Amino acid sequence: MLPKGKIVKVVRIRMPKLMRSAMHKPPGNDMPSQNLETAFNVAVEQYDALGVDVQAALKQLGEVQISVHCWQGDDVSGFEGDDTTLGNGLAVTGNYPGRARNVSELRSDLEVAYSLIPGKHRLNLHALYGEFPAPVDRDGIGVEHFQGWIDWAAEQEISLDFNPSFFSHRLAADGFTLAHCDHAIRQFWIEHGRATRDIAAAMGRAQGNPCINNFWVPDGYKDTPACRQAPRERLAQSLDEIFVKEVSAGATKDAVECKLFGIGSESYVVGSHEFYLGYAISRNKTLCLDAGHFHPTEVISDKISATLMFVPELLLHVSRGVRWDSDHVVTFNDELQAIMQEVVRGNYLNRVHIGLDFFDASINRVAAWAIGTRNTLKALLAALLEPTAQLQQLEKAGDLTGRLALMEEQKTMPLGSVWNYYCATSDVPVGLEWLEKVRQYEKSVTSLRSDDPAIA
Ligand code: RNT
Ligand code: ZN
Repeated sequence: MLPKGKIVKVVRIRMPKLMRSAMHKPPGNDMPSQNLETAFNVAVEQYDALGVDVQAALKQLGEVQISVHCWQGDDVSGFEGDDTTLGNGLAVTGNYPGRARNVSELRSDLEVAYSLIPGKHRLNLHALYGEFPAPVDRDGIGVEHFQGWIDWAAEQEISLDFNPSFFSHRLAADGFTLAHCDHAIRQFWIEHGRATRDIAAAMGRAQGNPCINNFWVPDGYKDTPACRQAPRERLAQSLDEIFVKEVSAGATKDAVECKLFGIGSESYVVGSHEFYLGYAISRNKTLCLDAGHFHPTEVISDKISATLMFVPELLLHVSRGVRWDSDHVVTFNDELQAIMQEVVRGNYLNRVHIGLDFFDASINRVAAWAIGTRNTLKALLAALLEPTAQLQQLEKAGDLTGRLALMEEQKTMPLGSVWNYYCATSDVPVGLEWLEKVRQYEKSVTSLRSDDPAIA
């Protein structure tokens, strides 16, 4: 408390020289590398005092490959060449110019995005994204339509993941695919699912590690169903028919993704959480948890340790729902941090595949990839820099006060200094420098694209 009536002298704090000069520079962290290193060394000391080995954390971070989703680049349009609009509950809003209109534009955009993200990461392709010189329906796709991607991935030294596409198609227009009551329609989609497994296995063999093939099936009803049971029986039956063929787990792994509701399936989704949890456990499948696919106050961070007791592996669709499953770009929010903390605290990095699933067409799409992926990695780094052993020890000893105090203290640890150093040593832009690169690319490439795919 200041003594009453006393004149308080206003002390002007002089800003250190480094900060003053940094303020006159354009946005972006262009601190001389020596300062970056000094900041890093100070951070290392601070983490060291907590018993955290920063170098070990960075090494672990460098080994994690995020599965970057191709569909942020073109608003989930794909390259089938027809004019089927996005459907089955998927919605992309915004009309930011520069959407990738063909395979080569998407690859070029991805290459720019990858150059802004530290580490080596995977590419998650949907079946819609093949190269189809002649029209081919979904039940007829083959590895030949993805050979270009396989070759490109090898050149880029990245691995691929895959997804059957059970949406945006005339045979999905009434909201049902694998659970359809019409046998012929069901059969069509079963053939599609089977084809994607062969393609995924070929990708896995080519890259020497399993290609995760994720099944998300939108089937459901807008209004209250009279029978919830039969479609679920049909979905399980169709999936069983797709999965009947043995594939080498070294080449591909099947994942299944649940959903609570979608636009047009508000009242009932056949593939609910309980359905797929049961399915994955009973069929030994990878379970996919999408951060936007549960009740708004329900979080997937809490489901990681619970489900991993009973399923072999998880695929995460890291996403950000705003009021609904809106697939906003992933920000560095509490749930993102909690997800990564759970993955690290449980020692699950070898059983959890981290994939992204957001699509925003209201901002620059390459920037969306950079923001979402960098945030995901930053949150993972934060989790790796946590003094987990100490926290768990306090908890075990019943010192919940100490646990909360130490957790809160983490929030102002110098994560940014470690992250900047990691970016610099990974040869990717430090701080906001990446935005300048996106702006340059936008000026010279994406802004010149027309909205009309015919004028490529
Ligand atoms: C839809 C699911 C699904 C899709 C992608 C395109 O709600 O999240 O994963 O977003 O497969
Ligand atoms: Zn998803």
